[in-house]
Amino acid sequence: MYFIFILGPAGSGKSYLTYSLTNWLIEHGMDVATVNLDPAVTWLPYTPDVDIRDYITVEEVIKKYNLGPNGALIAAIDLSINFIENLRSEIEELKVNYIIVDTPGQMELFAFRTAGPTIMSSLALNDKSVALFLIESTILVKPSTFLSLIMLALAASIAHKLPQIITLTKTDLLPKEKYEDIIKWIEDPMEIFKDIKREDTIFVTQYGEVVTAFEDIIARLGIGGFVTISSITGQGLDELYALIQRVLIGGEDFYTEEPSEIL
Ligand SMILES: Nc1nc2c(ncn2[C@@H]2O[C@H](COP(=O)(O)OP(=O)(O)OP(=O)(O)O)[C@@H](O)[C@H]2O)c(=O)[nH]1
Ligand SMILES: [Mg+2]
Repeated sequence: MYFIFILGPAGSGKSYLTYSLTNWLIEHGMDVATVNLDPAVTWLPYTPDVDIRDYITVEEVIKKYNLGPNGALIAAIDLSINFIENLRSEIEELKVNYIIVDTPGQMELFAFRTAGPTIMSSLALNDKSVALFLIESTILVKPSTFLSLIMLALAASIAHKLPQIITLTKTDLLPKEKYEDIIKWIEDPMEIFKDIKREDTIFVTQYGEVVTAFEDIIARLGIGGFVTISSITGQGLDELYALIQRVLIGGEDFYTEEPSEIL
């Protein structure tokens, strides 16, 4: 069994990617199940096979503990830990190879508190896992925004400690020139710093040392796996799958049925 955790800031496209990647995997002959870990969500674009809301919802927590919506969400995520064994048993009964896990909208409450990474590791146990860190490509208006979101992705991976693929979403909404800029940054991350120095002079004046320090970090470590996708057009899902395979199984396909159509 392989776990694909989908993380990212609010509205970055986590639930739609859960839906589109699940369909893509099924269309390519693979066995998949979806897990919803968001106790606050009222509607999802897919029907989860396993759902934290069967055990706890934010509405119940609001009533039971007399909390406001934000406090209740934090409490609901913390309390979710009590039900992870139940979710794990449900997942095991499904006997599928890929488990796609959609995480709560408020990523900062999930990724940067103890509960989120604990939930992830308790759910996956010893099964191989990968995290997809989603960034909405339409908000990448400046190279410095790109840099700060890469820093956010790095912070998330330090919290969950899984191999991570940065996944730029909603590329169907990007103008061509912006898409080309982003591809240039992905292919050679040092281009981000060239563009920051050229275009973001105010940023460089204020944060010159930070920029230099990060230039050094990225020169040493790179930015890791990176892919652009659209859940609406399906652009990039094949490339995302190839990267996931590389992380999880070293490139080998893992079919449960005869693959009808291979990449
Ligand atoms: N154009 C376009 N819109 C998208 C795409 N993916 C998601 N959206 C839209 O973006 C909005 C948010 O998508 P979700 O998948 O719900 O995002 P999320 O990260 O799960 O949101 P939260 O769970 O609330 O944080 C929805 O209105 C989607 O229709 C995409 O690839 N292209
Ligand atoms: Mg969602």
